[in-house]
Amino acid sequence: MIKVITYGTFDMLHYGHIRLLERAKALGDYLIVGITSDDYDKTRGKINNHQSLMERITAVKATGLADEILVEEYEGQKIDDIRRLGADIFTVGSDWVGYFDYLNEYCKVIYLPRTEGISSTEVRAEKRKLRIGLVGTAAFRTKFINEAKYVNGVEVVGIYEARQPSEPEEDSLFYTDNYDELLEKVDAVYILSKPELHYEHTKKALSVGKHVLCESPIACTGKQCGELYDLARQRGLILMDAIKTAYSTAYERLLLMAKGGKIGRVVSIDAVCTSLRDSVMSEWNSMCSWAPAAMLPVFQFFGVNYRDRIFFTMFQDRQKNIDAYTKIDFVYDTGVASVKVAQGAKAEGELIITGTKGYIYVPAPWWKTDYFEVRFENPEDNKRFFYQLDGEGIRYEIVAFSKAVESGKDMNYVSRGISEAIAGVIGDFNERKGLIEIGAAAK
Ligand code: C2G
Repeated sequence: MIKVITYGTFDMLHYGHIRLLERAKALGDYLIVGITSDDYDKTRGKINNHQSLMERITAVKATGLADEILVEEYEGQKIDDIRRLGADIFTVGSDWVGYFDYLNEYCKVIYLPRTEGISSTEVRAEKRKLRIGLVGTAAFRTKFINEAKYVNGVEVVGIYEARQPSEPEEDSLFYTDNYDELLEKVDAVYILSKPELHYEHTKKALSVGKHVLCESPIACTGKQCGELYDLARQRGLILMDAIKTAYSTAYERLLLMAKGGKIGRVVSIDAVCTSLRDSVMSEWNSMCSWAPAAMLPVFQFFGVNYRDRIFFTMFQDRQKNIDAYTKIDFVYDTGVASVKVAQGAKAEGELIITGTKGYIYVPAPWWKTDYFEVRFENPEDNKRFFYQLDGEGIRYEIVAFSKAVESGKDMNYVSRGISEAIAGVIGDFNERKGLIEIGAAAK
C-alpha cells in the first residue's frame, strides 16, 4: 500500500484544494491530510483564516478523499508524521517548489501543479471590504494604518480630525475636518481621539449605523459606557473595546493557566505600565493611556466586583487632570491587585500573578508580550512559553473586529462588563473618588 501525505490550511475549501487532494490521492492507495491548527497558522503569519480548525477539518472530510486526517501544530511536524505513519510520498502544490526538498531524506517529494485563478485569499476578498475611518489624532494612528494592511477584507479609507494633518500618512487616504463626511464614506470607525471625546464620537457613529472599535476608555463613566453598548445592541452594531493586549495569544494563554489552577489559588495580581512622555501634548493622561490595559488582567481574573479601591496619585497638572503617576489598589474577597501607571515616572513594565503554588511572570513590555514564565519554588519546575505576536496584537484586534462585524457576534475579547468597569474607574478618578494625592503637583 502506497501512503501519500499532504498538508494545508484548506480555508474556505475551493476547487484548487480539491483538485490537489484528488491528484494526491491518485499518487497512491491511502491519503493522509494534515490540516494546520489556528495557532500554527498564526505562527506562520496566516492570520486571516475565516474558518476554525474544526470547520476546515469537516470540509476536507466531506470531500471523502482523505483516508486519515491529522492536525499540523508545529514547525517540523511533517518529519515526525512521515516517519511515524510510514508515508511513502509527500506532495504539495507547486507554489511550494523547493521548499520541502529536505523531506526527500524521508520519502519521495512530489510538487503538483497549482490550480491557477483561485485561492482562499481571493475567495475571502470576494466579500466587500470593510471600510474603516479613523477618528482623531494619536501617536499610534500610523501603526493601525500599517497593521490593517495585513488583514484581508478591511481597508482604512479616511481620517477625521479637527485640524488637517501637516503631512498625511498615506496619499490614498482622504482627510476631512467634518465627522459627518467621514461617516458617510465608511462602514466602521476606529476611534483614537482624546478620551473625553470618545463618548460623543462613538455615540454619533452608532447613531448613523456605523460599527465602532474604540480605544479604551470608551467613555468616562460606567453609565455612559453602558448606554453606548445598549445603543449598539439596539442598532445591531458592533462596539468593541480596543485594548490590543486582549488579542495577544500569550496573554490569553497565561490567563487561562492562572484560571486553570496551574499556580494554585491566585492571591494577587501586580501590573506596571509606564512610558515617559509628554502627557499634556498627547492629551492622554497616565490613567487613560495605561490603566485600561493594566486593569485588564485584574478584571478578567478577579472580576469587576471589588470590595475597595484606592488611587494614589501624583499630579503633573491637577487643573488639566494630568497624572504623572497613579497606583490603584484593589481589594477583593479572594485577593488583592495593584496597578501602577505612569507617563511621568519609570518602572519595570512587568505583570506578576501570585499563586499559592507558584507565580506567572511576564517581562516588560507585558502588555504586548509574546512570552511568559510559570515559576515555582524549585526552579527546575519552571516553564517558559512563547506565542508569536506580530504587530503588538493590533492586526489580531482588527481581524477580531472585522469577524465580529461580519458575523454580527461580538467575540468578547474585552467583555462589556469589563469595558464598563474600566470607564467607571476612569470616571471615579476624574471625580477624585477614593483618591489620595501624593507629592506636590508641578502646578
Ligand atoms: N493549492 C492548489 N491550488 C490553489 C490553491 C491551493 O493546488 N489554487 C494547494 C496548495 O499548493 C496546497 C494545498 O492546496 O498544497 C492547500 O493550500 P493552502 O490551504 O493554501 O495551504 P498552504 O498554506 O499552502 O499550506 O505546511 C503547510 C502546507 O505545506 C501548505
